[in-house]
Amino acid sequence: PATIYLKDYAPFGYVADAVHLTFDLDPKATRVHARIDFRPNPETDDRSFFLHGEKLSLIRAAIDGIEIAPQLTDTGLTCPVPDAPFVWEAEVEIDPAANTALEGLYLSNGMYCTQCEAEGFRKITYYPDRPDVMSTFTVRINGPHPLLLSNGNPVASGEGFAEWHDPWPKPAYLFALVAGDLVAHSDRFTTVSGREVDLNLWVRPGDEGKCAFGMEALKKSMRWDEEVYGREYDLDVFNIVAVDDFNMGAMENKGLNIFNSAAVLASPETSTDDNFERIEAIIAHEYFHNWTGNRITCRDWFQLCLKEGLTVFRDAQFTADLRSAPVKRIRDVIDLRGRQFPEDQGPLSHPVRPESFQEINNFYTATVYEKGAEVIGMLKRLVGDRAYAEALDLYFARHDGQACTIEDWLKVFEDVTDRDLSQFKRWYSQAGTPRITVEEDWQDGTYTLTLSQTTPPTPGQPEKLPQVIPVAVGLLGPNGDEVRPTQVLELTQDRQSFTFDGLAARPVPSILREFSAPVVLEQETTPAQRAFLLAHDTDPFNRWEAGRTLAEECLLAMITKGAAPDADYLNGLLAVVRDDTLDPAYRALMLGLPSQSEMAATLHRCGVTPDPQAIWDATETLRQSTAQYLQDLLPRLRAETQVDQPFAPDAEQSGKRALGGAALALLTRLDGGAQATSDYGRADNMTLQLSALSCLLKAGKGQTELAAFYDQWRHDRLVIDKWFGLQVGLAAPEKAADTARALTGHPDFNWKNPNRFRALFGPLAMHHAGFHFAGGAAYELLADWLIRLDPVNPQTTARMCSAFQTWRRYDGERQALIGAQLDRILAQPGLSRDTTEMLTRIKG
Ligand code: HT7
Ligand code: ZN
Repeated sequence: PATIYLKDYAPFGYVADAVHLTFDLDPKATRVHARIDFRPNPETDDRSFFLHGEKLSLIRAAIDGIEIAPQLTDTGLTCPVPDAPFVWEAEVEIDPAANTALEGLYLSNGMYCTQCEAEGFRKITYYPDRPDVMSTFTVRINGPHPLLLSNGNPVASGEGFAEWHDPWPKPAYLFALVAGDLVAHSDRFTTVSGREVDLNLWVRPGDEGKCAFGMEALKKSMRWDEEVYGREYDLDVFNIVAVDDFNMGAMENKGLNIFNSAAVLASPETSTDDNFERIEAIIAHEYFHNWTGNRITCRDWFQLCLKEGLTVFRDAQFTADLRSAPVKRIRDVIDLRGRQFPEDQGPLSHPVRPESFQEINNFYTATVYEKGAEVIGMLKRLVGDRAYAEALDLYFARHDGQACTIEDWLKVFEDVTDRDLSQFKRWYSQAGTPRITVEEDWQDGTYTLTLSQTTPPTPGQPEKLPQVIPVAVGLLGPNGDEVRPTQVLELTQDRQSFTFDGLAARPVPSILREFSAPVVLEQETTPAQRAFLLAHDTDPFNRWEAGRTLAEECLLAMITKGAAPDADYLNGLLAVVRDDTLDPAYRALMLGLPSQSEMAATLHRCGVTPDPQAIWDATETLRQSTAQYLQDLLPRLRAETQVDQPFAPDAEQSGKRALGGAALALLTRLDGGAQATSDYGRADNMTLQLSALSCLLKAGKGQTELAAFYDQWRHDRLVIDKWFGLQVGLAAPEKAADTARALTGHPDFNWKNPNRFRALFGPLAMHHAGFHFAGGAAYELLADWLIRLDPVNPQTTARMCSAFQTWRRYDGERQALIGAQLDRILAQPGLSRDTTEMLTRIKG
């Protein structure tokens, strides 16, 4: 497959002023008529005319009304065109029913639906399918369906047709069409300037009861973007459609967001608190794209982080404002370490702005999204809140209606602050997770902190230059008082010292507060110092981090030296979890442990080959000791976290349920599941039901409850996804592969549905000790299914390949087993470009 490079960017030779599309819908033979007003692009002399097009049957093409015979290839067409404005027309036929890849126009449960990002529009008609070609779209849909939707505002509708016009120029990746028999949950929103907007959430009949939360989240997002970023909505209608067959979470098509039903439908009986929070964040994310992505879009796909990093950053701010800022930050860092760090520290490592790709779908990654958001957080921290707000205002004013680059983005910050951001820009071009080491010195009232940075080599980038790293630091005195408030140190060199004068006693530093940069901090301290920070740190993130690091060091000692669980950790944990002045959600996070794959990464970084079973055993032992150590506290925690109010998925109630659930998990280790059995019987919402069932399954019990759960929810596809995932994720390591294999034979295992496929194989890949269990049965099972899925849905297959990305961490035997599976998949004839690229990179 061809590699595409950022350095080769060149503008398209023609501007598309207006696009008119007519769809005659038919499951097997949809006709698409396109009429496009083109004119030569004054910004380039290149007059070659190539339109992308894939899997299209061309019926007819014409220029200025005269029929032509373009030269067709597998990827598009070319033809001579006038060196003056002209009207392009084409009629093509497509087969939505055969489209299992879920890109372009496809059918899901009899409903027509599109997914055009990144390069799906070329499967709908011939077009310059690149984000820097922006045009207005007018769309007519002819079909017998009660609901016919496209982008923008409705223009006309009648028996068997509807017309839509989107006045805002947009790239083709934001085009959308939906046709089907759906029902609406409707509402209205009055914008800050008094414009009325119709809001609709369209769902399958039967799902009406799961819409209210999503609608409230949408209205909150619209208000928040007005209040915090000064961004108002710009159409008369905002439609959201829920669809069951979808490759990712949701898609921000202009005025017509399309959502994976799992990312929008929610009810207390069927959704957990985590589901609610995620749904709220995704609705906000897609809505926020209306300005960061749609009104201002990307010049080319290398600039993906321009819209994604910024929009993730914005949705994180939204969640922090609506819920708890420290809890959101801790959860985001857990996620970053769980998904982005392994990517950045392995064969798939790539810069936040990649410089080449074969298949762009493979670059919708944690690095582009989550590290991209971290980079914006660092920029904000470096320039300050006020300059950040000014820079954003300038960005919207200067670039509205344009397709932009990271250079444009940084320039608004440079113009507002007069700062040279050329070194900062390395965050966009250098891959890898920087490591920071710490040296301390104390003399005559002066405390000196010396920080050093190195970034390990990554594929294609053997040498790294120092980056600008904002390191937020506070100092605590020996009695736990803060003697220096948080200050942002700018680490710009390989090694740099910072001094603090006038201190009465040697302070304890709290470094990288709020996780001010996406780095690995290597700080050699004693368990007593960590315990001190766990007890006293005034920065909630670092207080949590102290507990996490203690736990990590404790696990390391257990794994590598056979040590017993550390008393400093258990004492410190007890003190924090007992403190009922602290937010229950925060205390629940304190009870978490580093994930087993994170422990494997840490061992690997320390030069020790991780043994997944040893990590599992140590984790189990530590959990058991924790349960025993906190035994007397558990009944109190359970009582304290009872919710007497009607269910609300808000921060307060969900925090209580999280702490109550964590307490139940520990209690189950002591009472053999008695409490969980009774909780399961009484649970009146999915959070409590799933929490009790999980405890039982983890204890090797709960088969009766599991069967009852299935019978209760067999009609609800989203709950049945949970039912699949639970069994695999909570199986004992030696049973994980067998459990997953058995479930692939279940009549409900509809593997062509991405949610169902991921529901089963996601938890298998995440089950560290189960996936890596000796013998490699899980590797083989996953490979079998990736081979099966690839011809049907390359995008989902390729994403799942990342399960193998950490393979070089493990012993020779496991590497040989995984390597054999990678080779077996790669040897499949006709393997997709998506999967080929992923596996080739993983193999290195
Ligand atoms: N911008 C979207 C990214 C996306 C996507 C969504 C659904 C299906 C396929 C997709 N390919 C790329 C989602 C977002 O970041 O908001
Ligand atoms: Zn996005």
